[in-house]
Amino acid sequence: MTTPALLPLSGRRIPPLNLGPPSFPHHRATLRLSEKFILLLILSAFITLCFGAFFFLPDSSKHKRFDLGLEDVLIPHVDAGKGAKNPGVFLIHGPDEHRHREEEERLRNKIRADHEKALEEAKEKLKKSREEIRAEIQTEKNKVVQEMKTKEKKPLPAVPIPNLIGTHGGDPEDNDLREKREKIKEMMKHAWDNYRIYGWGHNELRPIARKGHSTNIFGSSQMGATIVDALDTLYIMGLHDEFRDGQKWIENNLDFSVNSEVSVFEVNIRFIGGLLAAYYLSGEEIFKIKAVQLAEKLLPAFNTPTGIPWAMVNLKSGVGRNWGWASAGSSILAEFGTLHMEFVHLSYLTGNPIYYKKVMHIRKLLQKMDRPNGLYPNYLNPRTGRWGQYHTSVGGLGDSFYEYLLKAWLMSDKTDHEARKMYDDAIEAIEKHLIRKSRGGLTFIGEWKNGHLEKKMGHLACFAGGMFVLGADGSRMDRAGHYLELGAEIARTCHESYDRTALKLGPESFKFDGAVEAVAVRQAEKYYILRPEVIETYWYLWRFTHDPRYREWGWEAALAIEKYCRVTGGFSGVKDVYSSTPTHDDVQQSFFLAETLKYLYLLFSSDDLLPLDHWVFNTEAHPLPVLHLANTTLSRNPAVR
Ligand code: DMJ
Repeated sequence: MTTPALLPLSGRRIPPLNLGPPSFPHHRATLRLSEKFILLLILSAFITLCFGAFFFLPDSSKHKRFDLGLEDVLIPHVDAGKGAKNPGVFLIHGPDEHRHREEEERLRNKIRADHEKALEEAKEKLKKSREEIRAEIQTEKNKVVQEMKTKEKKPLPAVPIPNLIGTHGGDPEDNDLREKREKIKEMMKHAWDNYRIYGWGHNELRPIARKGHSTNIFGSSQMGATIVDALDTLYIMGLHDEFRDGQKWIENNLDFSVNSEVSVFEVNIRFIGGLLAAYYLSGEEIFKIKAVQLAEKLLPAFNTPTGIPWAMVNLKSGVGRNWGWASAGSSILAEFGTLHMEFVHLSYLTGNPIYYKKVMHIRKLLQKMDRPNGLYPNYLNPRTGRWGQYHTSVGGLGDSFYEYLLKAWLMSDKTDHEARKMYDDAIEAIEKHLIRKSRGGLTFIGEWKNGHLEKKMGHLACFAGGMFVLGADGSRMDRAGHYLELGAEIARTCHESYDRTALKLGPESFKFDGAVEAVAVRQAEKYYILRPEVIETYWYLWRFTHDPRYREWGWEAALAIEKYCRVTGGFSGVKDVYSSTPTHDDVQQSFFLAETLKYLYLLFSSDDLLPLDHWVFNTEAHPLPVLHLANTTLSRNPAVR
């Protein structure tokens, strides 16, 4: 830090201030603050002095002219017309001149008094000890912090809380099931406890290096992604001490006023979804308040020529941009199309329609666009409103857009018919163009790339089995049976992708090519990163069919995770599911606690825990209650302004 220039004051020189040991950064900050404070005082006194001195000069009005360089300055309230020989000179005379003198005298006196007062105050300040000055600064700081906290805690308008049914319990009657459920809970504790010890406050955990971990989706700051993502799982498992611990961290540390560029989609599904679910389950206001604070920070991402949001936004500056890898500067369908559930709840809880309007604008824009073969391409340019490459996928880049169309309808108590229609249309096109049966009889969902079908299915696309059964009821021409069957076939295919590996865990993506069926071919596709989609589908299939095979398959997956992914410091992904001696990737993903373990726990619970006619799970497995009102307009919400 440079020492500020020494300023003369009453003939004294002020020694450089040294208010604390320079070796500690927070002391350095205090020192800088104190110096700035004193400097400001001195400077203001000095300026007042100069300004005052200006008025102590001989009465310039006698010269009838104020000359500041090239320009003459008009004096207010003077007769500028008569006797003016030259346009820049104005004469003052008569009663006006007298009034002007009085006014000038009054001003001079005031400035003199202010100036003396400022000098006195500055002298008083300088008499104080460093400790006193430091204490005063601290008091001021505390005042500001207190004001901010009061503002943060300002209650949001009261709204009727939806029917919250099945937030506890789910104890299965069967002993074997109870043991399995307990085992999953123990796995959750292992994941959480190690994160608590080694990664607390970081976004994720490196269970082998035993330290924090993060990726660019969370930006550059420690936002405790695992804490927020895990809260509702802790809650439904009855891990209340851990839940409270997480809550405390959120209350005291979760701050969104950071200079950090985050993924709008990821932050929405993990943070806003996680906070809203924690709020509904526990009733703790702080979660709602934090969710709303964060949502406000995401809004600038929608400032694009089309209203299609950027993929990333800087939480502090509000500047947005898209991923460099996305086709022609496009936004991604699965990202801008996966905001609806959370944003509708935000409008519901705050009474502020802005969130609802943003997502409905996206929907309206998509409805107007031409769709090749009725399919939604994954890329859309937010500047031009045109599609990028014609790639369509029910896996990565497309997946949760379709999921949210269906869930928007479910969450509206099946009143949002527009969303249901868009879902039905999309699913019909997908079935026609992307879904095929392999030679060996496995139904798979391929990817459409520039006019041809790639016979490859991603682990992410395995969620669709669950989506098809969830959407069966209410389907067009009452094809419920068909969609239940389709969901079961996808579940079987995805189970095969697990069963055909050495570790009994599924690869990131698998092919259907000649003799190759449901197997990864490229080395880069053989990893398993603790993803939930296959187990998610087992759970939906279980809830809708009660076929015991889904619990069996779920248990197989749980055992494989326990055997190959568990390490002393938590759970880790593996790099090659076809190698019997796994290499770990050393990352415990936050979605492992939010989704994988939650779906497993629910699979071994009875159906009265989070029943599906009252709760809709967002794409990160955060349960949000069905809003039993006409929420396509939110018109019956008393909080809507
Ligand atoms: C999760 O973050 C969400 O499920 C998202 O929709 C895509 N997949 C990851 C986990 O695999």
